Amino acid sequence: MKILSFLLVLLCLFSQDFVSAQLRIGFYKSSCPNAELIVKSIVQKRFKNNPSITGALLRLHFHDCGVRGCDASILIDSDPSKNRTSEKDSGPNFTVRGYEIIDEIKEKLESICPLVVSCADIVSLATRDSVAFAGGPKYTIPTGRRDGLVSDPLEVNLPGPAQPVSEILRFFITLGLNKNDMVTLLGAHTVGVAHCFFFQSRVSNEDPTMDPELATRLLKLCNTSSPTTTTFLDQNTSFTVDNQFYNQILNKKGILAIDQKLAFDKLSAPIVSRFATNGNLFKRSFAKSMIKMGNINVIVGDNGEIRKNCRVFNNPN
Ligand code: HEM
Ligand SMILES: *[C@@H]1O[C@H](CO)[C@@H](O)[C@H](O)[C@H]1NC(C)=O
Ligand SMILES: *[C@@H]1O[C@H](CO)[C@@H](O)[C@H](O)[C@H]1NC(C)=O
Ligand SMILES: *[C@@H]1O[C@H](CO)[C@@H](O)[C@H](O)[C@H]1NC(C)=O
Ligand SMILES: CC(=O)N[C@H]1CO[C@H](CO)[C@@H](O)[C@@H]1O
Repeated sequence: MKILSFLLVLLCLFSQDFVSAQLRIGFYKSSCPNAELIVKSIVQKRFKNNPSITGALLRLHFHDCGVRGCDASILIDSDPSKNRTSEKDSGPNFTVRGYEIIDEIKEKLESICPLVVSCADIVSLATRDSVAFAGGPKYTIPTGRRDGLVSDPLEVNLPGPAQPVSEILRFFITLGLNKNDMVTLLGAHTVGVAHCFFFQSRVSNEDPTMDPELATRLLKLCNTSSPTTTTFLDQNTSFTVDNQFYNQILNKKGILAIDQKLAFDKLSAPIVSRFATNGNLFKRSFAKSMIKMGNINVIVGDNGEIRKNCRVFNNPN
């Protein structure tokens, strides 16, 4: 009996090890020792030139992981010659940006370690680095993701910004994330921008959940025919990964409907209040939830492939 339970414990340890061994810290340590440094230096150069890349990469990473897992499926270009569209050309991906940063990193890595570093890991690492450059938490992430072989626009099922908190939570739960992860990861809206298109319909001078000065400003801002007009998601510290987003929404200065709802829905309000008053708690939670997000349905081992060009499958057919 004792031996049996000992064996069972061993078995559990092994299988746990097996699960966590899928991705590991420093996966490229011997196959491409400078991989993480190269990602970081290109992100640093880009960030110096334009700090809005943190917002771009965070959203890109989420839109990758939220559909079929973190497999770089969002990076595949549509192929009009074969009448084939891909994920990035589905509605919710409208305005996702940052693809050319991934291309630059991939090109550099291909020149020193061909076919070694996956596009999925590049997205994950570049996002992590851009968060740190924007004043967010610094954290290590496991690597070893492989690139997927499917990019189907019909699989894009990301929720829209007008949905209730309960629906958004349901979506996060399907990804293996919980309520704390949801409130934390929506804190990524501490950087980046939103186009009028995504929030205009909620702006009016009569909305008791929107600060009247903000409403007036947004009404004016969006009263234009330009489809590219944007405003910062965090109206206070727009380029910094910090907890100010939570203070903004408590002050009725959320831009997207979902951001504003987060502050007052009973499901999320207690967590919002904690993050608003404790910046370090938010940063710790952000690092933890980003690592969790980066592990969603990853492809490992001999499955998938290491793409040569992040925008095309190695053997498109
Ligand atoms: C599932 C709930 C979510 C909804 C409904 C949502 C919705 C949106 C919308 C509508 C925009 C504006 C896009 C635009 O106008 O170009 C946006 C931007 C953004 N989202 Fe989310 N989002 C969600 C979750 C997340 C998560 C989990 C992250 C990252 C961890 C994230 C990161 C961002 C960032 C950084 C931006 C700014 C993008 C930029 O500057 O180009 N979002 N989001
Ligand atoms: C291209 O694909 C779409 C949808 O998959 C289809 O409706 C359309 O007829 C196709 N066009 C051609 C030229 O094959
Ligand atoms: C929007 O623009 C139109 C035409 O320029 C103007 O007549 C109208 O007063 C503006 N509305 C707001 C809310 O600024
Ligand atoms: C803006 O952020 C700063 C720095 O975190 C903070 O001290 C200040 O109170 C915030 N201002 C508003 C109006 O929220
Ligand atoms: C960057 C990118 O390819 N965005 C596409 C997302 O989907 C919309 C709607 O189909 C396209 O118009 C965009 O070009």
